[in-house]
Amino acid sequence: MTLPDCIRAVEDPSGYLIYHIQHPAVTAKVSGHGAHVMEWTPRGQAQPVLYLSPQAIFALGKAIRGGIPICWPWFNAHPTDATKPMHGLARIQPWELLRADAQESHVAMLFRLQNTPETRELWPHDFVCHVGISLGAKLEVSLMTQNLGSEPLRVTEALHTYLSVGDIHRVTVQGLAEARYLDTVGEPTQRQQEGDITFDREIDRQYHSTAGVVVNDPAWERQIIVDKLGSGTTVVWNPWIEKSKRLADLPDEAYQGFLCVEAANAGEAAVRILPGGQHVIVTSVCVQGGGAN
Ligand code: TA6
Repeated sequence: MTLPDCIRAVEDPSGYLIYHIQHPAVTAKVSGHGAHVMEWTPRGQAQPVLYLSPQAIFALGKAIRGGIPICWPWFNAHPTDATKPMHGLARIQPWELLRADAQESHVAMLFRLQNTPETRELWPHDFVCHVGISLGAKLEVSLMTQNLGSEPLRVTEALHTYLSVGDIHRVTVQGLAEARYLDTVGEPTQRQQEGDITFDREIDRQYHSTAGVVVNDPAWERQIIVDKLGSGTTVVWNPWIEKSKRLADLPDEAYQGFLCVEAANAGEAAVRILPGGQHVIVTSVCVQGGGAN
């Protein structure tokens, strides 16, 4: 397949392709492994908008720490078999690049994953998934699932977006006030959000919400607006100090420089896809302020 001049395919030593994008509107990296947006920096931003761990491990079958991992067809641990990979199979499979186009304002890429004997080992169903990615002043990622089998599919999923911030201690997240959420730090507990979300401990919450949010990052003088479609859950996560130390592919101090805001369908928002049916979940990210100094 011919790539536009602004996209260069580089084979990573681990054996999968990473697409480097240098376009007037955007600089970005996308991995064929997991159809994974790794980096995205729109023109004029002094700092990358997505966080990518400097200790990320690039290996077949291993999730890349940062960017936007595609968590599918289950979110978190497999519901009945703890030996299966966290967050499903999509982010650790090789996806096929079907199209890559460069327009004046953005670059668009389309990836496909269809069931294989390997995926059926992990999840015994017939499906085809497409990930559509649009990279420009705005980033948009769409995950489309089609049920090719004869039984309904139950799917939980997340576009697990890591956002880069100047200082987590000063970050606030607006848009989820009064929303109910499942607090999964310690004993899972249903709670209700009061006001903006602030960060002074490990945060791992599944908000029951279809709304977008605004991440205020005063240290870098910017706001990151995260919107979504086809998603009934917004997951907000920061590992804080102890969990950062436990994650080998994350520097100990990294918790200070990122948070995750994930368009998801988890728990009671699980998606049921009838035979021949399909489902789409979309997340979009754009930035205000934060201009190059
Ligand atoms: O999205 C929040 C979460 O489920 C956290 O519990 C944490 O496990 C995070 O995902 C990262 O998961 P990973 O498997 O990528 O280390």
